[in-house]
Amino acid sequence: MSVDVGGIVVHLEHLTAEKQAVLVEQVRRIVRAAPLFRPEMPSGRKMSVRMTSAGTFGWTSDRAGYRYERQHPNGMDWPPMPPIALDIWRDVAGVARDPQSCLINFYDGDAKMGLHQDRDEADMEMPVVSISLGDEALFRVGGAKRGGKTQSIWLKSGDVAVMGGAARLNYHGIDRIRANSSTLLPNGGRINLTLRCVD
Ligand code: MD6
Ligand code: FE
Repeated sequence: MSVDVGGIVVHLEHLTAEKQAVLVEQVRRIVRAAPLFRPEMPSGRKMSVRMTSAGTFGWTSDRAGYRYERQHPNGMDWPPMPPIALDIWRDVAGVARDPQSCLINFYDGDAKMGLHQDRDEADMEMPVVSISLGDEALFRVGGAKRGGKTQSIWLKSGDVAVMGGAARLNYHGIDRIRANSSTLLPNGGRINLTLRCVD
């Protein structure tokens, strides 16, 4: 079943419990090779979310701004895209291209992500596909201008959201995590994977 939240299509329970567990293993392998880091925002504040990436490009941020890079801050190329994430993109994205970047966000119980637009990519015809694993997260979606009305949904483990078409530049963010709402990750927390075409 899918629901529309402010133009973002959320495929509820898209992933079986088994698929979720396999995807977590694929993410763990990536994180072992390309450790999570806490980027600095252009303001100089550190994000509360820890992140890493897989694929040709990874998203990163520091005082110089938000951007994609071909290497992890430690200088290595990003590991290959997790195969299950690629399958999910091909299922739901509805475009001929494959994604070039898989951003991996890790939220502990206190992490959140402020309202933002995804606008560091070259082709806004390409959607963003977002996969949720672990603890539930309150996802807020507004319009393409800051300050308008917003709608919220609790994203659960196994849900897949597609932000494309007229919603591609909608503001969105994570208000909070519901700690211990899932048993997928033994130490709790939430993993979010976002897949994108970059250039
Ligand atoms: C998150 N997601 O779910 C943060 N961006 O943790 C995003 O920032 C996001 O879910 C673009 C499209 C879908 C998303
Ligand atoms: Fe985003």
